[in-house]
Amino acid sequence: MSYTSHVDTFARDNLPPRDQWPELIFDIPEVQYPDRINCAVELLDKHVANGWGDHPVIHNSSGTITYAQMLDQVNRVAQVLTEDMGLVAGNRVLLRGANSAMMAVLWYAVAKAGMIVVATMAMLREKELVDVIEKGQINAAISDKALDAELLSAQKRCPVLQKIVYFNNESADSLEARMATKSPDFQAVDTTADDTVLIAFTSGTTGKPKGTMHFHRDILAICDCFPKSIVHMTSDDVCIGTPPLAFTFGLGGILLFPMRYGGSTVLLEKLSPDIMLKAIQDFKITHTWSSPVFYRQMSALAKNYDLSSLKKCISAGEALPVSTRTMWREASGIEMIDGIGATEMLHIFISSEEKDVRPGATGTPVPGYQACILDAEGHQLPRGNVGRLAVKGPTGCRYLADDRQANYVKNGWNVTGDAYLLDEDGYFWFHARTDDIILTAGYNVAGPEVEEALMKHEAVAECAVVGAADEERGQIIKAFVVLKAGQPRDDQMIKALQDFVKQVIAPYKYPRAIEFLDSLPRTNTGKLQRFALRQTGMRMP
Ligand code: 3UK
Repeated sequence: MSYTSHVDTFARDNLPPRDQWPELIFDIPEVQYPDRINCAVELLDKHVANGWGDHPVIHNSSGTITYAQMLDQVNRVAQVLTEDMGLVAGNRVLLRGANSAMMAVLWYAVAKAGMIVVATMAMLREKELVDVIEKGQINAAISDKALDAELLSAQKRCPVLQKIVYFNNESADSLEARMATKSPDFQAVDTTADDTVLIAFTSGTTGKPKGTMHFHRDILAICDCFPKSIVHMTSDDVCIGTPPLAFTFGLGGILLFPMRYGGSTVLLEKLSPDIMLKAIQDFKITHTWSSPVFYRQMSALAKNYDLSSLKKCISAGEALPVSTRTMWREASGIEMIDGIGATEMLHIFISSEEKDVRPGATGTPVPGYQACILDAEGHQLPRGNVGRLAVKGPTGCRYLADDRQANYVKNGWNVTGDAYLLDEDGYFWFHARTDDIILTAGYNVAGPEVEEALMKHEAVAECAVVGAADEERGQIIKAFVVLKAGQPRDDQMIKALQDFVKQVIAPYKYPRAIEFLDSLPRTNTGKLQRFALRQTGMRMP
């Protein structure tokens, strides 16, 4: 094994065997990096060194901090980690908090000190925390004091977790009190490009969470691909977004990317559609990062706000329905940028610029990435066929000590679990998660296609379509529908929706069963849990 700066070599010891890694491709000039590089230095210290220290980096409801102020705080936290907590390079540090300036500071401090970030979402409960702490063998945590209860119960079950420091509290040993005693200088650990800096746990819907390991180089590579070639970010840009920093979609969009380009970001703990619209107006936001559902919800309220500062609106996490694209364009004047990313790949790898958008398609491979469609045996399919999406580029899947590595990486390709079609013009069209394809009376139907049709109906707020077990047909198409306020949940509505779908897509794809719900089950990252609905679906007579 080559040199590592890590004193604690847990991460390197638990990488998958080299022959199970995806092939990594560095064929564009943007992703050439030296052997020694620390991503925190590249994204933060360098701006200050280059005279950009007075430029704002983070805004929130209590004000703005500059790059120089952020660096000062990061350096202080790094000393708390090394001196007070006694941590060494390679140790994993669990971070627990809602999106905030402090969470951003913590992220960079851990990276700068050569340690490994394990950011967790505020809503995680004891059980989920236990899984993460055990899997990552995490012996230190820094948490918002307000979120201590679940962390303390998790700690009782995890003897490995020995040190916890809290922020947002007044006590004498709080993080803030400790920071105040430290110097504003800290020498970064001289990490290697392939030292792990982040273990991001997947938001999967089944099984134990998988930890995906990402290197300092990977953090820079995602900054130098999608936001450069597709989004064209600049130092004037101001970002905001709904995904948590613990979700790599949010980490990139509202922390790493704006900082790579010297821009700034608005970090607020809670974002409802109204609060986000108000923030776009107040902070003169140029870039938004969110999920399709959230754009849909904002569309209905947008007319009350001045959104004229907006330049780019990025959607990811789930397929972007054409109807949502249209609604948001009508509400804001912006043609959205859809992009598919994955925790395993760290960020977005297929997308398209506004001018190249084909509504309904995700786009073409982001420069630096390659993609193709494979059949079940792993052979490349000719264009025009639905098959398994496979991708490779400068980043890729490396699960922390996990047998499931072989399910995701096949012959050097990252196989994402999505069914896609590649058309004659090189555009990739999402069909469904491979698990979400419904087999009904001999037909293959993609749930999202039926959802898209239903969502065009004016009574529908949102919906999810799954296969429900059926003796005669194997599966039938079942829709769970959330109606807009005031719409009647009756048989007439069911009939109207069914007839409507038959008009929009091939009649055999209409939902034979429709159930009305108040809301749809979603994962912590806002993804529809079709899996949970399938279970309910099967219990139905
Ligand atoms: C689905 C999409 C269609 C797809 C993510 C941007 O979502 C992210 O990561 P996850 O690990 O989930 C990955 C899976 O989500 N998906 C994501 N985006 C799209 N399907 N169209 C899309 N635009 O099934 C994929 O395999 O939670 C997204 C950046 C970073 C991320 N981690």
